[in-house]
Amino acid sequence: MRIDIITLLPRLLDSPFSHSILKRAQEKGLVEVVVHDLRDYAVNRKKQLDDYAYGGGAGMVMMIEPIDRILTELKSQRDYAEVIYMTPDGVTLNQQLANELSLKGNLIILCGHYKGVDERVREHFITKEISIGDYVLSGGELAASVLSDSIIRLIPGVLSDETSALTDSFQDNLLAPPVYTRPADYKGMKVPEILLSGHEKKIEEWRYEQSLERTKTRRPDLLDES
Ligand code: 6GU
Repeated sequence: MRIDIITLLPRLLDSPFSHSILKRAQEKGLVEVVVHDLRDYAVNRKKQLDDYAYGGGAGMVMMIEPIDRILTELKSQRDYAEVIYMTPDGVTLNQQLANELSLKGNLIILCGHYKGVDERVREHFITKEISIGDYVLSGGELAASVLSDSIIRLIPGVLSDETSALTDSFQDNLLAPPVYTRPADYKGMKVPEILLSGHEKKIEEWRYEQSLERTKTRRPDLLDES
């Protein structure tokens, strides 16, 4: 899979893809993340990317032409399964959407800024609009890195233990059970006996019960969904 991210602030996306799992996924050749500076596709000598809104009102609007130019270039080079626009009024990202996108081909992600993009971009070029929650961020970049992370870790081979993505919170609409590591007794705070027992089946059952209990108390809405 290849993910092309289009942004006015490419530097903002340096760090999220340069560490840990996302870094290794790229090194292993399982995903290629390419960040594009929209400035390189600006149309006039002023390198203008945004302009005043028709009809007035506060805030600048991202222009259609630079976006058309980069999308046309990318699509002439390879096929893309989706052209995603990050926007607070998109559909809210959840685990199911991440799962679906991880199974697709190449993705383009456009990060919004200012008052947003010219509506004609959304009407004619964008195939999916995604938000990461009901709050407002300064731009789509952090949201794009959240979305990309949620997708990339699901690509087979990215996580060393392939089952570990399947036991994450939200897969099966259940929160993950509590986990412990050494020491078994820290200043009187003890690890549950069952986990030290070596009874694989009982441990499995305990973890399931804990997941269910946790979901009931913290996120009962998830149980209604499944
Ligand atoms: Cl995708 N963009 C912005 N600017 N704010 C957000 C968001 C996206 N998702 C939640 N808040």
